[in-house]
Amino acid sequence: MEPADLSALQEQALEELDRARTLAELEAVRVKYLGRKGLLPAIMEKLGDLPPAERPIVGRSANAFKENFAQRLNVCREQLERNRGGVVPKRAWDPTLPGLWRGMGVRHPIAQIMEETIQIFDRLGFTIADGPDLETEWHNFDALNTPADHPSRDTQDTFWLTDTLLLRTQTSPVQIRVMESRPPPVRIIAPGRCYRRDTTDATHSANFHQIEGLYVDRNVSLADLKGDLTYFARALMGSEVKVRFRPHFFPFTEPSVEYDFSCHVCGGKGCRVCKNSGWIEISGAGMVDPKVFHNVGYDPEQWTGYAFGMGVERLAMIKFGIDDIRLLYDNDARFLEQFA
Ligand code: 2U9
Repeated sequence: MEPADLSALQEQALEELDRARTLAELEAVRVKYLGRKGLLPAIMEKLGDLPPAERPIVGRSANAFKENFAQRLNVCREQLERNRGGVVPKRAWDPTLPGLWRGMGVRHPIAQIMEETIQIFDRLGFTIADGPDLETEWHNFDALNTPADHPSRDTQDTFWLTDTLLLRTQTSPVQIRVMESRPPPVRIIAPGRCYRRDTTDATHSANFHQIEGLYVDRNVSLADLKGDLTYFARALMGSEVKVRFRPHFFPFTEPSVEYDFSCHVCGGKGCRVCKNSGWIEISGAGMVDPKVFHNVGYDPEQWTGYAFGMGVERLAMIKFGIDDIRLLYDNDARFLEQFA
């Protein structure tokens, strides 16, 4: 008998003990291995036939076998006795054992800002609209009055898939699709992924998220735009925040504005975060250009509307004080769990 054979026999013996479902079955296994005519005493008897050098090695293994067998026998007997002879499923699931803690996930900061923004505009009567990431040149550029030679159309700025298909550079094509498919009034926000051929750095990512809004009705004015974006600013950043609008230019809105929030770090006094200006640039907006209405078949004499667009990553970075956009995409749990 080699030590390896002995260890295989031990495995088999222990398994037979585990399989025993009654005290009688358990006793039969004991007799088979440890009884007077059992397998282990037979091995012990033959120890003397082995070469002297092997005797102590096999002897030690046989003793270990005996000890392990006796220990497992006791455990199995106790279990069967506790069960008063009933059938005990071996290695049964124990509901009293503590579970494995796998950690609680948190909503990603981008998702948090998206949800909060959607909720705020829901209170103003906006519903959610969505559309495809893969867009036509018409919906992404032409219908939005973007000139044929506008730099944003360049292959250096846009991911073109064919001559006319591209990955949307903004969520504005969603609003075009909505206006093409139904008559005014319209009050929607379009949250979603956008794509631009930007080189990644602390403030740019080729894949980012936007929330755009569009409100079209009779007599919608710049005052509505200013009021609603001010409501949004206070709901997102707190009632103390101030909002300012500066003239700007976009091909799809006229007049156009850029808007800033007062710096939430210094309250407008000037600090490192706002570069001593007291203001943080947020985003752009404006009154929908009559040419855009014409492109989707709305009569610009009857209908007016405002539109705005904002970068979700930018809002998350401002609200949570994140100084590098790449942190939002690294999926480092140590970073993400701070937003619980
Ligand atoms: C339609 C008509 C007009 C959407 C607008 C902006 C101004 C704007 C930027 C926000 C941060 C782009 O991601 S960003 O860099 N967007 O400043 N977006 S007005 O105007 C529209 C949209 C749809 C039919």
